Amino acid sequence: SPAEENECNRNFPEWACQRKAKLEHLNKKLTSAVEVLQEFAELRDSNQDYSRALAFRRASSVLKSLPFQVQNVEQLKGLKDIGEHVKTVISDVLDHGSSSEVEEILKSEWFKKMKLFTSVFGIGPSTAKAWIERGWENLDDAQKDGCPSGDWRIAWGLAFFEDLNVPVGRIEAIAFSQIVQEEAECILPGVITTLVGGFRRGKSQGHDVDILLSHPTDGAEMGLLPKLIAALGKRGLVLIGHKEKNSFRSDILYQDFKLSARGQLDHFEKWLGICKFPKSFSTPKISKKSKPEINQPTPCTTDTDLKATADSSLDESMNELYEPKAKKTKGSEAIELEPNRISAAPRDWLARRVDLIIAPKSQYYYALVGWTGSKHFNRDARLYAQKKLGLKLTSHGLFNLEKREPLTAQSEEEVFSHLKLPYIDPADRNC
Ligand code: DCP
Ligand code: MG
Repeated sequence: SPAEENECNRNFPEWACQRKAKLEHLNKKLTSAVEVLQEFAELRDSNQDYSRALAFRRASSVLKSLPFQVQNVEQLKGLKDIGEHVKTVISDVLDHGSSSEVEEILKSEWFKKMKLFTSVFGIGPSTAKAWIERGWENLDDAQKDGCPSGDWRIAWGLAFFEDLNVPVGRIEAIAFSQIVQEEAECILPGVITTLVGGFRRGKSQGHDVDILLSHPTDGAEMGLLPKLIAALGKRGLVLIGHKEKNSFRSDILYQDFKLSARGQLDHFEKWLGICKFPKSFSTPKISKKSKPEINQPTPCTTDTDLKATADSSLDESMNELYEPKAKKTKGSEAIELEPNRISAAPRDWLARRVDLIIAPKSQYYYALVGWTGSKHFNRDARLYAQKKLGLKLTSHGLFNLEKREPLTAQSEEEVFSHLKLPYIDPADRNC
């Protein structure tokens, strides 16, 4: 009833990190319209667009948590994050089934090209804009230039564009993370492996597979990553990737600015790359009990095997398809294989984006919250921590800026309680 809606709006929590937001909600038609405006502003990427994008993101987040389906804008009375612009868009959608402003954006050639270019691994709005300025219309134009920037992500992102743009299914993600768990357990018994990102929030598809690794003993996780990559390579699962060293320093809290320049979200040791997922991952055999067989235990790679390959994240089988081409990368001794297709032989795997993140146990629960997301949940929780509590929240911890001491947590619940927030289940963090 209108009275109940009014009451609900009056008590509506101010911060997204205080609200539950499930994947399935009642106002999808409205949020998808607002999200086009948000995306458009994000792609334009000027200072002014940044605050517009933020306003659209906050409005869409409110709509996701509303316990009723909006049928007219009057029902939005009292909700502070729904501004006049958003109300106009919502009325349009409610009255005419679509918003003319949204339709214009969707039709625009600039938006289509920006969406296409930024869907390539390694391409952000500024490179996409530069490509448009060069007059490039499609990915063939970019291919012809052979990755002008020399960035491995773009080169491989272009070469495997089609694979990487097929969403990763939940079953594939689970199958892969079980193999990661098996191999990591052989290298470091007791290892903790968690499938994070959208899949942890209950999504059935994602653009990549994010896996967080830790160990109950702080420090025991050191040295795991190179061995793990070698073991996965030995199993024929690795196509290309790069390791990032741990760069966390507890004495420097304001080092974030160094991160964004390199497209990094935190200082954890990690591997960002592309893996080869056998097609059998997504088409599990159905057994008599009709259970998907996604976990076929296999003997894991031995220690001696690992030593031989510990520094190589490439596996030999790719030579059948890709021509090795010596190429020195900036300031690195690494010889890279360029993704030059020399054979169109059919293959039995799909290229998939994978992030493997290593966190020491003392930072693990903050890393878990940060890598579970959603992106908006993180942004909002960080702003809330700063504005309401005067604390700095990152994926490494929650810090008191004066005492410079982290507030340690032994569980996700404890992270929320330090933040003076009600605990919110991962499935309810889709804000
Ligand atoms: N993350 C973040 N800020 C970003 C990017 C990521 O806080 N700019 C955090 C929250 C994300 C998590 O890292 O949930 C994983 O990043 P992804 O980009 O993989 O995001 P999702 O897993 O949520 O989405 P998708 O399903 O498309 O992979
Ligand atoms: Mg993800």
